[in-house]
Formats: sequence, C-alpha cells, structure tokens
Amino acid sequence: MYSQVIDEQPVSSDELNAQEALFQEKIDNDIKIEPRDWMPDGYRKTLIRQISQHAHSEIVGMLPEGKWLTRAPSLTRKSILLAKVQDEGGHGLYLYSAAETLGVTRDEMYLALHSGKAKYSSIFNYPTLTWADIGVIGWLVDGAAIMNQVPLQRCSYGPYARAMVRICKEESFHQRQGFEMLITLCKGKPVQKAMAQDALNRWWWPSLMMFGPPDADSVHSAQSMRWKIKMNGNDELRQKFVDVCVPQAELLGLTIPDNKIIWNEEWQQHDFGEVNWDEFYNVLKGNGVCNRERLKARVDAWEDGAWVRDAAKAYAVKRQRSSSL
Ligand code: FAQ
Repeated sequence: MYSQVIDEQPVSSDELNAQEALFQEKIDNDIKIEPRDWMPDGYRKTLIRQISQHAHSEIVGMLPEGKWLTRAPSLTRKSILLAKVQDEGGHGLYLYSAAETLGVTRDEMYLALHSGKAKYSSIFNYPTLTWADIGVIGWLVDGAAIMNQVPLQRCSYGPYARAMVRICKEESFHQRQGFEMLITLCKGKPVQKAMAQDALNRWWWPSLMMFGPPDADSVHSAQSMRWKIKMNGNDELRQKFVDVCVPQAELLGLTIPDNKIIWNEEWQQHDFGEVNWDEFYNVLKGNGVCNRERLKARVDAWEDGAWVRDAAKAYAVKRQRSSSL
C-alpha cells in the first residue's frame, strides 16, 4: 500500500505469533520500537494515520492564526505570533519526517490531506474573528494539545516520542503567550475583557472536542493504548483539561460557558456538561464553518509551490550529474 513498505519474507503463522508476542513484550516493558524493527501491519498503519493527521493539524493550524499576523496590535505581539506560527510549521515537518520512517512518502501524505481522506484536528475549522481569539487559541488549543502530547513523549514508537519532546517544549511557550495575552486583555478596558469572554464562549466547546469522541465511541483507543501509540483515553485527558482550565478561567475573571461545571468532592474533579457530538461529527464530515477554506488554502499552496519543487528537483539532478562526471 505504501511506497517503501519494508521487504516482508513469507513466515508461518507460528513464527508470526512469536514475532507478535516479542513485539508486545517490548511494548509492555517500555522498550521503544524503532523504524527497522519488526512491527505488525496494524501498528504501522495506525502510527501512519495518527502521526500524519497530527502533522496535518499542525500545518492547517497555522492558518487561523496566520490570518492575524498583519493585524497584530503591536510589533511585539506580531513577533511573538510570527514565531508561534513558524513553530507550528516546524512541528508539522518533524511529524512528517517521523511518519516517513514508517515507509510512507510525504507526497502520499499530502495527497491524503488534499483529497479529504486524511483528517486534521476539528478545531481548525472554526474562524478567528477577533484578536482575543489568538489569546484563547494559545491558552485552550495549545493547552489541549499539550495535555494530549506530553504523555505521547513516552509513546512506544521512538521517532514519534522524540519529536514530541521538542514539540511539547514549544507548545508550552505557545500556551503561556496566549494566557499572558488574555491577562492583558482582562486587565484592560471592559470592551477588551468582553472580547476575551466572547472568544472563550466560542472556543471552549470545540477545544473539548480536540480530545476525540467519548471512549465508548472511540474506534481506535483500545488497540492504540495496548500498543502505547496512545497513552490515555480521550475522556481521561478531556477531564484533566477541564480541571486545569477552571482555576485558570477564575484567575482571568472569565466565565466558562458551561453552567454544569461544578466541583465533585467525591471524585475530586469537575463535573461538566455534555459536548455537542453532532457538531463534532458534522465538522469531521467537512461541514464546519471553515473546512472548505482550510483545505483550499492547503491545495492552493501545494499547487503554487509546484515550480519550487520542480526547480529543486532539476537542481538535484544537475548536481548529481556533475558529481558523477
Ligand atoms: N478532529 O478512535 P478515535 C495542535 C477522528 S495538534 C478530527 O478516538 P484516535 C497543535 C479520528 O482521527 C492537534 N478528527 O481516534 C496546534 C478517527 O478518525 P480516522 C492534533 C478527530 O486517533 C495548536 C475518529 O475520529 N493533535 O493542536 C478528532 O484514537 C495551536 C475516531 O476517533 C493530535 O493529532 C478531532 N478532534 O484519537 C497547532 C495528537 N478526534 O482517523 C496550531 C495525536 C478524533 O479513523 C495552533 N493524536 N478524530 O479517520 C491523537 O492523540 C489521537 O489521534 C486523537 C484521536 C486523540 C486526536
């Protein structure tokens, strides 16, 4: 299926079972799986799916914030945002490289994104309407990304785990710059605080959707957790995120738009309301406010960049020819 799938010798079912048992033993003992190690087809496919979709999320995720680069309210804010958006591009590149170690090419991954076959995070199909949205994206979207990605630093596939270490460091800076921006807005004029509240109202529920469907409806979680491709269930991370955000919103003096949030003494966590899963699945089907715009931006960038790829290829061929003379 993928262009560089490793040579596979025919093996008996006993040998295959033994290989699988050894593989699972390594996973259970927290020994990293590396690109040249034997791995079940399903493990390889799941990793390609998750890592490539994660990479797509990073580069599509540049678009909603990138739109505000020319409208940042000061040179300092513009420099910070520029660095953040460039970081997201870098994360995409580490992740595409990690996925390539599994035998899929970058062109195949781009094709899957452009054809709508591969997903990217639902959150990036929402519009950034005001400057406060940039602060809330840093606080909530990067905050949710960190909550999900810190455990992935310990995932079983070496190249993915190592990419996560650097990504998490940068995401922490992103989260802090967003929160600091909101502190400034919330300490500002009433109209600035109202803008922050409005942004929180619009981004809160979509941020909870970033963790994926409830565990009961998550098709991949059980197997991915056995393989340590995922370290936690979707609901567990969503709960942790709510617990972290509630005191942060209080500190800002903002109200989370969920009147069911209440501290549960028995469970030592916050109860919260039901996510609108119909909205989530509708966005996944391509019907969110910005799905078409986001995909078009990526396809246009790919097509507009064709001359650069052609020139780079022609240069590489020329250099190869001259070095073999
Ligand atoms: N959006 O069985 P599960 C970021 C799909 S990075 C869209 O639970 P799984 C940085 C899922 O793919 C954000 N699709 O799936 C940044 C599957 O469909 P498929 C991205 C979603 O894989 C910040 C189906 O639903 N982070 O934000 C979503 O076990 C700021 C069934 O779901 C990662 O990718 C969703 N929210 O768990 C950039 C982290 N949720 O593939 C710019 C790594 C689920 O069969 C600015 N990924 N689906 O067609 C993961 O941890 C997992 O893949 C989950 C989903 C947790 C996202």
